[in-house]
Amino acid sequence: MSTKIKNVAVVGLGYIGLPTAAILATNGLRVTGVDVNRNNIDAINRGEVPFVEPDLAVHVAGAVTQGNLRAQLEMPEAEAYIIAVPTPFNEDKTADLSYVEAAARAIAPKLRGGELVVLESTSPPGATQHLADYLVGLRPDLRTDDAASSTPEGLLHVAHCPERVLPGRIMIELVTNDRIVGGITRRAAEMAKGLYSVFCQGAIFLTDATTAEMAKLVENSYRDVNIAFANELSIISDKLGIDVWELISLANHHPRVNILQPGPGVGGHCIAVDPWFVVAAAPEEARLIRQARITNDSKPDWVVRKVEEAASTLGRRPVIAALGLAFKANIDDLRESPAVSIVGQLADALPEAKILVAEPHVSDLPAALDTRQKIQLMDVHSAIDCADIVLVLVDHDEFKEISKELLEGKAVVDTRGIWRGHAEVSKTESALLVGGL
Ligand code: SAJ
Repeated sequence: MSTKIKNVAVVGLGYIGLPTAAILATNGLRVTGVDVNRNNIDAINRGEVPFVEPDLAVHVAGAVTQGNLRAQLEMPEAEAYIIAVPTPFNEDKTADLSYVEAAARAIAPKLRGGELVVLESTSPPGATQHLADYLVGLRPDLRTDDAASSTPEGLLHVAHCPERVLPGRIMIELVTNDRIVGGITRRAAEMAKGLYSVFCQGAIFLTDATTAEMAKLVENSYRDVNIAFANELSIISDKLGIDVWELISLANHHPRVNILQPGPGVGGHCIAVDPWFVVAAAPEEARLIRQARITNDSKPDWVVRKVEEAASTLGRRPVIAALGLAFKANIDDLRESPAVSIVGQLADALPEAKILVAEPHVSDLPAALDTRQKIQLMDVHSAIDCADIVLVLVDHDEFKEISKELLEGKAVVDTRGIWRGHAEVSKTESALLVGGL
């Protein structure tokens, strides 16, 4: 189904909003991006991208040159509004919808009736209905439910279309992933489907708003629960003295088993957050989902204890090479990264230790770590060379290529299992092999 919508405002030009704005614009729609950050707006209007994401820069530069994408602080009038603002959690793990409400307050005065408003931000069940009610509260002359009357005047179409793209593959997955659209009304869902089919080549499934909200949360909870299972296995395997990666690889030969990989914990701004929205919606019932969050959140503490154990056998001031700070492999994103938290915790737990951090994707230590004299950023070979203990926190490709000779005589705490092939290293007596190397 093709859309008649030609004019779109995308509210929030972050990791999701900017790629969505750019792809709509390169597909011929006139897109206004709205953001509160003046520097980012200026950068985008010069055709530049304020963060790293493969292929995004080409799309933004192309869209700006074509004249189809413009960024600004003020909310414009548009036929459709896509809200892609953060939905973090509060202290009590409930969702903070204040950015969504702020977007609604900016949109409300611009509405004439007949517009489509799509919430893309990951949201707790009920958030889209809340947005619809909130807009109508601000504009009592409009309504969002077409059941009462068949006249189109004053009708506002509100839908949820959760983003599902993987950082690092956003421009590909925007086009190829299937999408779920949940409408406050069927008509709203169909309008949103028309808009997204401008660039989405996957299937677009229509449902109600709450099911769409839950579908997104459940996808990330599913991954969180499965990573928690792998993380629990790594702790059990360590206790039993077996190699967790061999264990998982063997179990995965079963046709109906597909265990994920253990690691130092779960990072990023999605999987470590979204399951809490399900827990908040059904606190008594969501027991497994809650426990998975607790299991994954406590994995960094366990890693810190393993390094402390290794340090206690040295009998001197330990030098620790910490490999990686990003929340996962081959990206520069440090948000909610367990690696950052582990390095910070180690600095507190081992006050006499020197920590040499190797993170090829950043040029400076993050603010949480850079005030501490004993933590230094350096290249991976020098860090390992100087270290007594080598702690692998991220499975960046660069680290996988490191020669095993460099590790000889050092204790290795490998939370990602990147050097499993180094059979000789795993036989080094001094090596402490966490989860099996
Ligand atoms: N991780 C493991 N073991 C694994 C897989 C991942 O420890 O086997 C860790 C990673 O190291 C990282 C964390 O989990 O710290 C999350 O990484 P990820 O690659 O699983 O996911 P994200 O956060 O980059 O993106 C997820 C994706 N969701 C799913 O795969 C179900 C993505 O499709 C969503 O769009 C995104 O969340 C989002 O924005 O919600």
